[in-house]
Amino acid sequence: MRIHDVAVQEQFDSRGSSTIAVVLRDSAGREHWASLPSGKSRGSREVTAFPFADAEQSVARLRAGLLDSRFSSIGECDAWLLEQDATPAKERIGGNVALGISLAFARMLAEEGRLELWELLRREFFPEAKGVVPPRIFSNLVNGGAHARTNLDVQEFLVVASGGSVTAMTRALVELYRSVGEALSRKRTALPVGDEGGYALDFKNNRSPIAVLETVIDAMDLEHEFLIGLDVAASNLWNAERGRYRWEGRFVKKEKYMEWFAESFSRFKLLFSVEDPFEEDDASGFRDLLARFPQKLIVGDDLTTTKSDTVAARIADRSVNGIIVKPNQIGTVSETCHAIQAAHRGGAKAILSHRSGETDDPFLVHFARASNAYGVKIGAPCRERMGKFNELIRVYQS
Ligand code: 2PG
Ligand code: MG
Repeated sequence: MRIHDVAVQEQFDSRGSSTIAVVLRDSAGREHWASLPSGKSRGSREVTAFPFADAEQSVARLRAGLLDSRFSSIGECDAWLLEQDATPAKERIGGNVALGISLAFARMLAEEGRLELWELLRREFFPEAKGVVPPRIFSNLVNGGAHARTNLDVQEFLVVASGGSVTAMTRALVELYRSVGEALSRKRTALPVGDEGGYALDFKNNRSPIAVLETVIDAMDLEHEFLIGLDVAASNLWNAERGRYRWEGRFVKKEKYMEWFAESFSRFKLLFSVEDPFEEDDASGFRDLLARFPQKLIVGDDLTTTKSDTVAARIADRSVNGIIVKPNQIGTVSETCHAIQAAHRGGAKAILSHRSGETDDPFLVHFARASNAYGVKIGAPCRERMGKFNELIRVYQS
């Protein structure tokens, strides 16, 4: 399949930050887009995201080579991109530029074969995946940390929907989101929300939102449909100079900080998953927590940054039993799929995730459907995040 033209456009994400879309034109004049999200709490090992002006220059440099090539698979296109830039952070061509080209090309190839993107991904990367396996939906109902201006250290308080169709899960999530809003509003009409649509208020401490979620889930009789998860995003809490975590207004030692999780697991029966409980260089913290609570889901995000070798290593040394997958942490479709494969080979759960700054591109849903991933992490069921839920319903119900 031949790329006839390539361009990059400036776009704006849900936080109003500048981001990019890559547009490929095929020889029939059809356009294939990939519009990229951006993260606020980024892991330090994520690939480089070029600002628009640099992305334009990068695409100008890649253009002749791209128009000259004939790739017959996503893998071939990505191998070519990696030849242009073998640096771990893709700092020569830009990780966002690479992913934009890779994803837009995958869409071009899918359309040529009259396939949905997920069908093409399944054929090329997950041929053993069969049937439709609805994912758990991780939905962020209370925002804190870097995603909201509140006193909460924990970045995300999520509910995890499971069982039933994606439509039924979404319906229940919308109701739960509303009820949590009513429980928090204390007569206020409109509650402030954070970057991912979760409510953004001050609380007594980091446990209070968990208590509210558990109370509302119980009151609605939904304890078989919903569990509770956290994304602590602990790299943002780590103070390297002091060697301590900044937690509820103090600097606390790792041992004391660890006890917060142990105590929370014992207090809240629905608390099930914790993402990035320790900072990105502290695999041993993850390992100790998982060793104490092997039945819980301990998830790596900044720890693993969608790199297949890191994913394999952290699963093998039992630091995590789940990973977050974000294509723009690694920069090509193939490498994203390799990270999911590594998770599955190691017997761990893969959760395809949005970013705090989102566009209306719902590609994460297609990676999940292709690979029969364990979960998708989408944000609160409201506003711009709703497009992802609707794509989930379209793609999983067809
Ligand atoms: C995270 C993400 C998404 P950001 O930490 O998991 O919720 O946030 O996109 O800001 O990195
Ligand atoms: Mg995270």
